[in-house]
Amino acid sequence: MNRRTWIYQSFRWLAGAAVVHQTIGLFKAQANTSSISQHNLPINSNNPNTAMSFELPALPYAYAALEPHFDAMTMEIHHSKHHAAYVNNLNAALSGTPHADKTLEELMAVVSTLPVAVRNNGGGHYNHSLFWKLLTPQAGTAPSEALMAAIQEKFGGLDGLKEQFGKAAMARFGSGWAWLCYRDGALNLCSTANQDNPLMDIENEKGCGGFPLLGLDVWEHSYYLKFQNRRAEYVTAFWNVLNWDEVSARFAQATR
Ligand code: MN3
Repeated sequence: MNRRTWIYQSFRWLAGAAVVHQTIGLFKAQANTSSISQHNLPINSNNPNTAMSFELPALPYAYAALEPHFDAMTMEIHHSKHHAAYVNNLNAALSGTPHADKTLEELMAVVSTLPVAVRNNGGGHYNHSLFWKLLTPQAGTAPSEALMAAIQEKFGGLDGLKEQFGKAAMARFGSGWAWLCYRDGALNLCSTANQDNPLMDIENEKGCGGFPLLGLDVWEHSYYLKFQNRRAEYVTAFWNVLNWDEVSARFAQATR
């Protein structure tokens, strides 16, 4: 089996496994233990040609868990096809290079010196791994006291944050992400094109840097099946499934 075939087969297996898990009820809610900063062990560490360093993390909820806000089919395709493709393409781009054992964060920090496939797919893997953890079927999560104080100071409250974050998400022309970051001791809103993110050296120079607290995927693939051209409705729906506990934990991590 050549490498191209192998990658394709691996992709088919990953996508199939996710569907099987869900179908037979094993896709239960669980803490997502695969850290986005963790460089997982290769599946076959004896053969570097088939080493698969990064893996598609399991969703910490079922595909349908975010209904009616985010629909099941979008979640399934987004995770099992789009995200899986970023992971597979990233592994292919890194295979046999001196960067193969770097963490995602290490790759992002020097991404301007790396091939564009690493930028696009490494960004895609980091962004989506974060995005799934920022979503929850659990209603009523809220910012921690410390995060709320920072939101109050910067945006005059939660409504102000939502309004300005929404503007950043709407103003991103074409595909990209909207971000809330912690930078230079304060909250900062920005957006990036394609799969770029605030951890990338190139973005930091452009003013969208710092530690990402929350990010929203505004690629059409993340909302088109349910919302078609109505991105604003998707942004509004996002607040209903945002996991403020996760955002608060990231804020605590950034400020400790
Ligand atoms: Mn996406």
